[in-house]
Amino acid sequence: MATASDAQSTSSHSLQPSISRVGITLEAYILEGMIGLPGATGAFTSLLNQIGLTAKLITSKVRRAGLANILGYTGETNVQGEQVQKLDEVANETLLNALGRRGHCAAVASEELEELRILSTDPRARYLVVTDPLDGSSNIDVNISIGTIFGILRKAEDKAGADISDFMRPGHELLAAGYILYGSSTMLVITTAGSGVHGFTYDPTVGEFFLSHENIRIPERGAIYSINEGNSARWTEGVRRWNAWVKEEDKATGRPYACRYVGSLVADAHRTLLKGGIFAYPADQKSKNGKLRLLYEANPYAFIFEAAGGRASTGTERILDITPTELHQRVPLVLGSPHDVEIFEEFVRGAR
Ligand code: AFP
Repeated sequence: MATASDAQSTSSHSLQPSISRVGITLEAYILEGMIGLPGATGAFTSLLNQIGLTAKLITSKVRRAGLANILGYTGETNVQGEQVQKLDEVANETLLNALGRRGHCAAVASEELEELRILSTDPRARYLVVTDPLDGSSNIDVNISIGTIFGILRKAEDKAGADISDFMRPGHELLAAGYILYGSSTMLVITTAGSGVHGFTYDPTVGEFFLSHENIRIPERGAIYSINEGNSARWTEGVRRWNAWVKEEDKATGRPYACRYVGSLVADAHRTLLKGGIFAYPADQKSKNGKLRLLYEANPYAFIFEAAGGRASTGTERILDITPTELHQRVPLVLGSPHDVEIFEEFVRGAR
């Protein structure tokens, strides 16, 4: 359960901007969220700052990825004959080091790690982080946008360290969630419970993230659908009928929708968040539970989309209400404008 202090430090009162703050730095934004809050210890603020630092560190590595074969990161041997690490492992280590440094994070569940990584056994380490440190990594070699996804939970009990049971909590218990998109610019998009969704763009010449997208709201409906259509032969009947529906010609309902699919969740979800429409990775005959992971992909995005006025579902139930049973559990994921996700759900349950 969240205590008064972190409830305060994530309340809408604390972080909701009253006037436009476009142009302030990420650090100032995070700090302003804490100032004046009785009982705020600074631990949550410090954790968010460490994530901001990680974003800068991973950006500098991703930006050199085109030189991977020359400089390293490929899992092979570089021209100096040294064994080099893959970029997703580098991102994972960078994040773990940053989160471990200040002692507020008890444990991390990462896509890169089979097991939990305990970072502190001090009972005062009150936070847990879930992360996909480098999502879309198969796109690195072709220079397409990739990203880091994260969510922050408060440890339910004041005990030393953490175990898997501490992570088996539904997504609606997240205190914060966000992602870092390494695209044409690097952007960090974050929401702390009740504070709205805000996007910060990185200026590499200054080395700072600046608030560029204040209070992001997803459009009520969109005109783009995003799905790996190569899987259509394996889809259920409902998903196939929905897919035919989005492609039908009907001016009154804005159809056909345009199709956009990058194959990096961070990129596809970001476009969907800003432009509206729908992203779906449904279950199919091969992937009975879908492909994406509940803890560190679906939950953070569901938290962000709902905070921006959108909807996140498996097609039949709300993502944020699912109680996980495994660390690397998969789940069908449908994200987007409320109108578009509702239509998808209607097809899945046979109401259309
Ligand atoms: P990689 O990290 O292996 O590139 O996978 C990316 C991802 O997990 C997610 O970012 C995409 O939305 C999804 O997989 C794409 O999957 P398909 O290639 O099956 O469409």
